[in-house]
Amino acid sequence: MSKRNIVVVGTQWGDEGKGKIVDLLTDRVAAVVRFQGGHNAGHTLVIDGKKTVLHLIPSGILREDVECFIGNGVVLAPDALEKEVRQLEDTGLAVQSRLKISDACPLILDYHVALDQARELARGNKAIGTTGRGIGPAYEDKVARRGLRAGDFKNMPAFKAKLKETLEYHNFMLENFYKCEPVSFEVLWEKCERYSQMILPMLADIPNLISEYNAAGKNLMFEGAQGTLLDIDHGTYPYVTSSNTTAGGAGPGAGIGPTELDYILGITKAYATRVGSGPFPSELAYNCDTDIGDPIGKELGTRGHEFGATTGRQRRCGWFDSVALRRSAQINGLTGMCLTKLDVMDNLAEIKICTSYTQNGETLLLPPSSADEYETCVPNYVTMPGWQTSTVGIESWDDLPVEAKNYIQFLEKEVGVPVSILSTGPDRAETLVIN
Ligand code: 2SA
Ligand code: MG
Repeated sequence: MSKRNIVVVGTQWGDEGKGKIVDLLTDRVAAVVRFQGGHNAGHTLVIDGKKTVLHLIPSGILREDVECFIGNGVVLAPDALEKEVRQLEDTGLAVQSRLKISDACPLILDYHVALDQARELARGNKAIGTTGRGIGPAYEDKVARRGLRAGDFKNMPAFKAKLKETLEYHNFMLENFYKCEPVSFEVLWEKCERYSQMILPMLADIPNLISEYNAAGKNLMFEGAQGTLLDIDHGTYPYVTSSNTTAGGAGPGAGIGPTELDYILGITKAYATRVGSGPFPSELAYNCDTDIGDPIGKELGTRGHEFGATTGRQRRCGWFDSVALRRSAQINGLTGMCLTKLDVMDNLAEIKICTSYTQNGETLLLPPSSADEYETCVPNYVTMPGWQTSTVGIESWDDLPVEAKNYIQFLEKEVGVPVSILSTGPDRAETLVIN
């Protein structure tokens, strides 16, 4: 039997509910592969009412017969890995024996975190709103060809020399430009010696494993993190993350050729959210600290539990944005969409969908390429009646209220991609496969 590789990506600004769907679909795959991002991700899984939040480890880990690969496109924070492995193993799961890490993964070390936080402070009101996890600076080091990688743990004397050199370079910036405390070499080196013990046994040639699994007819799943509009190239630059969050990123980020990717599933929230700064034309701004702002923004955020799974920050909420989704469908080459969190809209009397932007008197059906250009975009909406009845746990298409069916079909038409899965609640069981 020939293999079938599936790529799962977020089509909006992240937090579309990828973790749940990856976990759900893993009964069809031999391994789940992460290919970008790092522990900035927060993938929430609910199984039999029990919630688990994963940051770095692929969402296949909760299925004992599935293996998990961390591809070279992921920036690996050893301290976060250590913590996550421990937490999962404390629940009785075998983790280290099922987790394989590419030796080409760039490491996130203490100075990346210090730099990320110092830069955000220095940006003032232009801050990106990063997760402060050191993601951007670690990717910078990778591209600058000065980064330390997981495979460097194989030769600790060389690692030590390289660490010293890199740290000197970054400490110079931290002390002289950002006026912050430098990172101590001794403390970091001691930690690295410990990290090497943990990581070395998990290192593997991921491209070769992928190729061997596929040759044996085994399916693989490539799990995206964050979302399409946060893509370093195609997102709302500079308010983006530092990796390619789109489906094509699976190629270089895991080590697989594009012709081997068979199905691109775009996880899409029935409304829109964004955490961090940056353009969001269909936002219904509401601040939960002051309780001031749009009541529908409040309703979506409250019912949808829209708080960052990594930082706890309030997520901004708004109406579904077809303009953004059209771009997403194009650049991911979406085969199908999985629509999530429809039930969060169950109480709304009316629902709006942003179908175009107006910019300088022109109608835009596709978004501009930078945050600056967004500033003059005004959203245009179509209004549809809500269904005002519970859709939680609905198991068949026919049981959906007619207004909900109309809403879904309208979105499909706007985006030009079919909805193949509908998630009707956070639990594994609350899912409806449409086709
Ligand atoms: P970074 O830290 O450099 O990647 O931040 C750059 C931008 O990317 C956004 N970003 C995210 N957006 C949504 N979800 C993410 N994961 C967590 C979650 C976020 C959290 O699941 O909720 O807990 O705050 C994620 N990771 C990065 C980030 O907000 C910046 O806009
Ligand atoms: Mg998330």
